[in-house]
Amino acid sequence: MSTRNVRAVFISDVHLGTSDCQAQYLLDFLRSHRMDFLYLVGDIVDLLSMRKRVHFTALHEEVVSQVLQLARQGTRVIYIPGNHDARLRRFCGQKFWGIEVHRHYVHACADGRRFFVSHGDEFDSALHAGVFWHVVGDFSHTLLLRLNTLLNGARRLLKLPYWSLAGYLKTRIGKAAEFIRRFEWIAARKARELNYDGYVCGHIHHSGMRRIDGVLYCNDGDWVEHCTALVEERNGQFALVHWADRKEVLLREHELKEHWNPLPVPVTEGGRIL
Ligand SMILES: [Mn+2]
Repeated sequence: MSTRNVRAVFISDVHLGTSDCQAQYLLDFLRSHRMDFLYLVGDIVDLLSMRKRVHFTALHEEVVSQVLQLARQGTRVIYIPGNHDARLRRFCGQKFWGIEVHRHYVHACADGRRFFVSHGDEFDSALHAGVFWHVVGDFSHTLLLRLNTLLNGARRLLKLPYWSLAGYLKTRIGKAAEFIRRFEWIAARKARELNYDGYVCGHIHHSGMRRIDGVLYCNDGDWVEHCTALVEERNGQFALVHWADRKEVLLREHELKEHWNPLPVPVTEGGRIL
């Protein structure tokens, strides 16, 4: 397959070192692209999970060596540690094997626009995100339905009425969608306050690109379930790419609607969301 030549690639939430990491698809993605800039936007190596259990396969090693090879071949590789690799934050300002470590970074686009890049966990406290992670966590639908059956079997034994766990969680997921909207809004507001043209982040495992109040919000998604990356084309335009068995461009910047309805209720710092 031919190699795509792009200006910059942003990936995050790879969670290397865990069995959830879709290393095969990421490796294929990295091998299929040439780029001037590679931004590793946090939670790349899951040092947090690796304290309990290490799942670091040959494929994970190959991802690391592919990144090192890109750096050797002239790609500027910028690593912004997230909350799962926060221990690497002590190395901010340093460079290892051609990889620069930064707390956050400002990316200058081909067309002169400037984008603020950070992992995104810095918004957790404002969003009371702990609850969000409990709700959205790593459950699958089948597992949920099985739990639902088990739970209601137990409730019958206890002569308690049927209670839908799935239904309950679905209402919480409605709240999760609201959480995502507020996260996007807070990031965009920060970019505007700092006078940048946009914000690039990850963290919430939900890729997206939206124009919010004149600022471009971009989330590069994850390589645990969605396998998405944010790409800056040679002309400075952004695109969201999905790269698994199917490879497709999910969204191009010029296709975005010009008008975005901002949230009716502004988010207050420390205000309860969920
Ligand atoms: Mn994170």
